[in-house]
Amino acid sequence: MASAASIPSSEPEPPKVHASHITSIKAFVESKGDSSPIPSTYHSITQLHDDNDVADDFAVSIPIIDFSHLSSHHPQTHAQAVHLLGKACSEWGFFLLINHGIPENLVEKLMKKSREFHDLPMEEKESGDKGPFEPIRYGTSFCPQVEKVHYWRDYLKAITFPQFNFPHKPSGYREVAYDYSQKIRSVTRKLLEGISESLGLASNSIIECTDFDSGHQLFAVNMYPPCPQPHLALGMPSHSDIGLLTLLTQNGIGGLQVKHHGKWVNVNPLPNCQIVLLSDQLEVVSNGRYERVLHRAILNNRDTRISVVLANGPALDKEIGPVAELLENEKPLFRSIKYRDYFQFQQRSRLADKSSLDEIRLN
Ligand SMILES: O=C(O)CCC(=O)C(=O)O
Repeated sequence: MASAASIPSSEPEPPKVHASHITSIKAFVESKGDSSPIPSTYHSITQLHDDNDVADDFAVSIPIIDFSHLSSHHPQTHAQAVHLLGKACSEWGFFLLINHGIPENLVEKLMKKSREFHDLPMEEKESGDKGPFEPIRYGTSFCPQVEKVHYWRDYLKAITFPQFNFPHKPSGYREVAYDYSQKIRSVTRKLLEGISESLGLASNSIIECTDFDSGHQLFAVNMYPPCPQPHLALGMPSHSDIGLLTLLTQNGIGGLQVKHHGKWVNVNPLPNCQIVLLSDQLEVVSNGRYERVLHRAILNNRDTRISVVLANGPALDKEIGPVAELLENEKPLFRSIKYRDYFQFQQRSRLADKSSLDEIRLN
């Protein structure tokens, strides 16, 4: 990736366009043609793009967890998988999940329908973004109302559990999304059991203390159109997710980077794998033993990238804090708070450009 730099003076001055005037970056790109300079309001913080920040040598050691081993009834196979899972959580806060049992053709249908959704005319995409508890939201960038720099992404977000909400267009999308969201929930449940065991807890500890069976699931479909100047902009800034575990899949086009030992690592997933990211609430329930992972999305100038991201969290009305058994020998690092209130914290923290976890961290 090229180092970020100011735009050479021979190039035309980039326009200043505020994302509040752009309802879709895809539509904006299509209206401009794909070689015009991007608006200066999309120039992300440039030092993030420095080559030195990206460590490709780490990419070879990205942990891979075999889900079939985790679900195995053979005690040794299961114990070894739990051990590897704990290691991935403590060393990386993220891993690739293979043999998860989610059919490849379901993911293909999901990607096809997701593309069709983003191709719909604006007026058919239902509702704008009216806040985190709105069941279905469509929007652009990251947090356009407050951010100083905008991001090269359009998104659909729907709350798919405990109630299933999803757009009715294009036809068949709801059904595919429902099937996918259910399967992701059951894979997540099994992963949470394994993670509990890896912490030396009973397998149902995290599930019970978060009331996961009534847990909140947020289904996000991100579209990143090709960007004529990908070295100047980002699809999503560095952030961590709000739930327990996020499961992410993409349309074969890379762009996700995770932060590891202070460097950005490109995540090049294996075919038909799920990318699993530890989120804020997992750091809380594990009392900081497993940290959430910072991640971001970079861009390219050739292909449209789509990522489907399911954030699986606790029940909204459950008060969440470190698992009680972990506090028998250690001090709590976080105070307990209702998950619903954590959402509000997250909004306020974004306004103040702070980490939401810092709001509940104890000294
Ligand atoms: O598209 C990606 O790879 C990252 C998406 C993401 O981080 C998110 O939706 O929160």
